[in-house]
Amino acid sequence: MDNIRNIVILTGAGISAESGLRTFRAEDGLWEDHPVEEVATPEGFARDPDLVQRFYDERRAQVIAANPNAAHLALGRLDSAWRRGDLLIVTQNIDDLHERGGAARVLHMHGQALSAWCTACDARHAWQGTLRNRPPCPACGMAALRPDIVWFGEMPYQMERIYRAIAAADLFVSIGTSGAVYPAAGFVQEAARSGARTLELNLEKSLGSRFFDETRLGRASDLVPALVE
Ligand code: BJW
Repeated sequence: MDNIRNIVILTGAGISAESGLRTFRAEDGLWEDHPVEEVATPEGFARDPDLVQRFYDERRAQVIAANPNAAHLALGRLDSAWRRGDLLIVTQNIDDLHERGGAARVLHMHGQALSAWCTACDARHAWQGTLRNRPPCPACGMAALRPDIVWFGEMPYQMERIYRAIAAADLFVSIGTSGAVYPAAGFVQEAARSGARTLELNLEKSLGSRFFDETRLGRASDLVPALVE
């Protein structure tokens, strides 16, 4: 790590698996017999808002009940200690386990489970209790709240900031993501193009493994503390 100043870390569902949160593309990656791709879309929400709200009610309860594991805690320590250059944790996860694991420089590119978004006035609100899209938005009074989640076909958040950080990175680390969903799956190639060293930590090889300089296979709770310490 001696010649490294700027680090970008991409995390996916695999880093939260050992906290008890299900990944998406495991063999049981269905919810009430629906593929996630059917639930996590604007079309799915328009077709059956109650189904989608129930999905996120359940996910929210799971997030609140989960605790950060050794991998989140190790990244929290790295974030607190890293002053030699910039560090950014770009997570595809909608849980808050990085923050509760002590990390501050975290960007949620696919949104957050504990946030509600008003499609009428663009305000964000902390999701309280059983707040659904039915009650009015506390800011504008319109009944237009939805989960603050980036669904398929929608633009992930803060892409300019992410690509800027990747362009400046000396090290790009991908942890616990299958490489099945774009644009995150393409970050490794962007990082390599900018001259960063690229490292993958995952239980099994991802779809984009061949683009990494190095792949270490194992559990995030073993591999991440070993990398950071
Ligand atoms: C462990 C472990 C342990 C397990 N330790 N590891 C055709 C080609 C290219 C693109 C497209 C295409 N058709 C459509 C698209 C675009 C589409 C897309 O990518 N579709 C694919 C299915 C092909 N993408 C979009 O629509 C995105 N928007 C977009 O592209 O906008 C246009 C744009 C253009 C240019 C620039 C910018 C934008 C939006 C994607 C939104 C994704 N949303 C979801 C759901 C919402 C969040 C939620 O409800 O939670 O986000 S989908 C779901 O997948 C979720 C995840 O964040 C995302 C990624 O999954 P992840 O994290 O990789 O999980 P898994 O389960 O796949 O993998 C887990 C991994 O962990 C595995 O590898 C395990 O081995 C490992 N593991 N235990 C270490 N203990």
